[in-house]
Amino acid sequence: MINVVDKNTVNKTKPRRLFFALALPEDMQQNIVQWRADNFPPEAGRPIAAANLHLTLAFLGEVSAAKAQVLQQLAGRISQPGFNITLDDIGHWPGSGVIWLGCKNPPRGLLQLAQLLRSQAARSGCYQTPLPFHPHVTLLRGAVRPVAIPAKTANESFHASHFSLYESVFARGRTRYHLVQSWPMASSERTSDAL
Ligand code: 2AM
Repeated sequence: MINVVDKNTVNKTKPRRLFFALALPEDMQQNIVQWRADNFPPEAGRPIAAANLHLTLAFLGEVSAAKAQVLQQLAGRISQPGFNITLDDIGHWPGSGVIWLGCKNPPRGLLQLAQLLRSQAARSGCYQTPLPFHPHVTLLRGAVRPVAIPAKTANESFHASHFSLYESVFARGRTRYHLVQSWPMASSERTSDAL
C-alpha cells in the first residue's frame, strides 16, 4: 500500500521529490504483478513492487514546501471528469531500461489532465521534459538487454476518479511513494447533468 505522509513528521524546510500520478487499484496492482511473473524471466529487469505501480502525470523533481503549496492549490482548481484507462499496450525502452504497460489509445481526459499539470508545473519553475507525454506504468527497471516482450498485455482496465500528488522517498535501499494529497475528478453523471 502507498503510505500517507504523516504531516507532523514532514520536514517543511527540505525540498521533496514530488510527482502527480494516477494510483492503480490494489487488485489491479496484484493482477499485473502476477501477469508479470508469468511473462518475464527474473533476468529481464528489476520488478517494481506492486504498491509502487502507478501512472505518472507530471514529474516535478525536488520541490520546496512553498512551491509545493502553490502547485497543490493549482491542482485543486482542476475540474474535469474522470475517465477509463485500459492498459492494452506494452513496450521496452532499452535506453532507460524501462519495460512498461500503456494505452494504445490514451483517453483524451488523461492527456488533458497531464497536459494541464505539466504546464502548471512548468509555469511554476519545475523543469518539464520536452519529450511528448507517453502515459505508462513502469513494470521493470534496469532492463537494458533485449527482452522477449509478450504479444498481449493483461488488458487491465480501471476508472480514474481522482489524481494524486506523491513524494518519492529513497531509504534503506528502497523507493517508497508517500501520498501527499488526492483530488477527485467530476463523475460522468455530473458532467452529463451539466450539459
Ligand atoms: P518512469 O516510471 O518512467 O521512470 C516517480 O519517480 C515517477 O516519476 C516515475 O513514474 C518516473 O517515471 C517519473 N520520473 C522520474 N524521474 C523523471 C524525470 N526526470 N522526468 C520525467 N519523469 C520522471
